[in-house]
Amino acid sequence: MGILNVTPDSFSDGGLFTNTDSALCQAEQMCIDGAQVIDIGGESTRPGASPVSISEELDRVIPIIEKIHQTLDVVISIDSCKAEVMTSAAKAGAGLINDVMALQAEGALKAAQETGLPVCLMHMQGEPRVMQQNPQYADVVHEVKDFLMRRVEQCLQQGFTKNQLIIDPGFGFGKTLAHNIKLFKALEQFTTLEVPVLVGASRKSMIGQITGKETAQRLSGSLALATLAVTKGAAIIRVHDVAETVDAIKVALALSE
Ligand code: 8Y7
Repeated sequence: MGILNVTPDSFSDGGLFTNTDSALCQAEQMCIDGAQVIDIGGESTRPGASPVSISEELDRVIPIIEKIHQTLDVVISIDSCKAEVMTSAAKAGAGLINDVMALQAEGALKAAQETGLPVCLMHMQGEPRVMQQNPQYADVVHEVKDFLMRRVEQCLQQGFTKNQLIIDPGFGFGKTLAHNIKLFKALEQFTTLEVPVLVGASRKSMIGQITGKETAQRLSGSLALATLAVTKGAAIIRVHDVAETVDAIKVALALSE
């Protein structure tokens, strides 16, 4: 899964055409590089980020989803927590919903189910604005796994089928480095829920904390993490650097049991 950010920090100026055009270009390159899914997000979920309005988020993502849907043969993932955005994105051609709030926002569970699309349910403690202030768990692996199990149950009750669900422990979302490490080491345990596991840790601060490198220098660390994740059973890896990750994963899978 390749990451396509359409937040204003990545597209600060220029008209809508330029934005849509450069987004399409980036999506196309990620497909050439071997991405099977393009994850499009119009609201930053990084620590400290503030929320954006529905109309703003729709304006950012819908034209790009439409354009990619018309042009490229790839699954489009909509990274959003908002019911209205999920509904509109599905109409515009999205094939997957990626929700860092695991469909807990107002109306999201119902709206997502009505789209008929598969959903990635991610764990987060707190909300992006404050989630890194003082994350605490008695047993991080148990709590995250239990949360995801309960969300899977909720989705099944809402009418989703099990083959429409993906789970994600949510690296860096309300977690210290120690929490992230515990979760990663226990990744195999998440596969016992019998739904695909997604791992998103590309260039994240856990890699920065381990290597001492700034964001732009975190590729090697991200590749090490991605290869370990697939050997531990992860089905989908969400990354910025698609070409490098695809090669690393191919080699890791060819050479592991
Ligand atoms: C994740 C994610 C982000 C992740 C899933 C970033 C939207 C922060 N991280 N979605 N989104 N899993 N499913 O650094 O780990 O990319 S945003």
